[in-house]
Amino acid sequence: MTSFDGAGGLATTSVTTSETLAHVDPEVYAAIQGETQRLRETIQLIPSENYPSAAVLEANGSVLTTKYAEGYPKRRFYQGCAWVDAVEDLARRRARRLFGAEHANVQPHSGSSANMGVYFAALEIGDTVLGMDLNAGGHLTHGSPVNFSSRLYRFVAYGVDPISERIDFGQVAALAREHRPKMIVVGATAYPRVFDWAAFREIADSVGALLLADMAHVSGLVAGGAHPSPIPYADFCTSSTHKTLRGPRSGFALCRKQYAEALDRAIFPGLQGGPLEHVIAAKAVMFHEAARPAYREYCRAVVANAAVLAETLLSEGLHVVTGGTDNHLVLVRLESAEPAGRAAAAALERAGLIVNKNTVPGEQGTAVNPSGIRLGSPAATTFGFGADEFREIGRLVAGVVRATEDETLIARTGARVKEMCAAVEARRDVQAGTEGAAERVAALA
Ligand code: DSN
Repeated sequence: MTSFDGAGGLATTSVTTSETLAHVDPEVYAAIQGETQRLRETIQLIPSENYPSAAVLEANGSVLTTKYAEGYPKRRFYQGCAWVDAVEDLARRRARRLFGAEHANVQPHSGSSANMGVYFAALEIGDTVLGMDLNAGGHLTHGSPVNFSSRLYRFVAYGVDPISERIDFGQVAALAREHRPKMIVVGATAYPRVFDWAAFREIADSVGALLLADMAHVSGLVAGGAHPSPIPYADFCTSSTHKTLRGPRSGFALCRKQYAEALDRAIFPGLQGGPLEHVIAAKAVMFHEAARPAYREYCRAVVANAAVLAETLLSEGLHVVTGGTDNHLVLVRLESAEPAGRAAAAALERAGLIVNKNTVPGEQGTAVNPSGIRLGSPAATTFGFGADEFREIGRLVAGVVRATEDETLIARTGARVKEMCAAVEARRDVQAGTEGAAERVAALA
């Protein structure tokens, strides 16, 4: 059993003083305690979530939130920025080194604002952009009709082949020839296969388009050597930081040197005001952790565990989109007369298995009532689950999905989920040498 130190963030403090949260605001404290308990007793299978380490949480909750620091290190509009300059420089340097990028901007508050920053840096309002259709696995900011991206730019959507359910490069090339986009956006929230960055670069070059790799879902795998890097191919790369990267809830953007000034200006003052230096500190810690050998091991386990999950779901007779996974996520199309994603996700939650309902390629339902569910391995791998547990998780998921109204089965599954969580925590405690841990493991066996 390998522990991936992220779950250390679930530790709770027993010290209470007149200034601690428990005393000052018992209601917020109770909600945080409740959420901590939920995270310990249920299995987190939403592929875009993860457990940050105790060190990331500590930086995120630090006094650096005090400081106004509009501008960039050594070019601030406020005095007193020596320490936040040091932190932001560390974060930028570590991001560049981790990904081998020429320039990093660590101020975006999220993946969405990183994307907006890149659009502001590289496009004029009304420019044409190719992006992946949300139903095929894309992201809201890649041109969804309900998002700012499609209101400011003329987005044209590419999708996946209806049979293979993989990106249809013939279609991407044909759309590029027809629409001559200024930019092609590559990246997704629900695509379980490797992105062929080189193929996209070739298409972009054939029409003189810029290439943006929104690697939010796979950036951790890229950093950990478990997914090809877009850096050699893309003009810009963006990401959120709380997914496979296991950082705080935030974002960042990378680019080639020639776009550095435009990108920085687009983020500040173009888009945001004062940077969140406490979050930037947490991102610095995240980049540091992601550069360690243990993180590469974690990424290998994430991919291996997702593969086990996909294989198990397939062997249980479910339709796994594209027939499997190369990365951290598994998309399941629930074959039924009516869209069944919402009922399946709700039943799984009652069983302690936390997934999200999701649209699937060729979706006949809607985003709020779609035909699929999306699962992933990053958080549960951080928690300490290995291949054997993922096989069991797959069987439990399939059982609930087949019988979403069988409350007896759901309650039995929920009890087993709690046992599995307790066993993993106990094993982690043994590794950490916590007092009484071995006895707890023996009692759970
Ligand atoms: N909402 C995110 C996800 O769950 O994938 C994408 O930003």
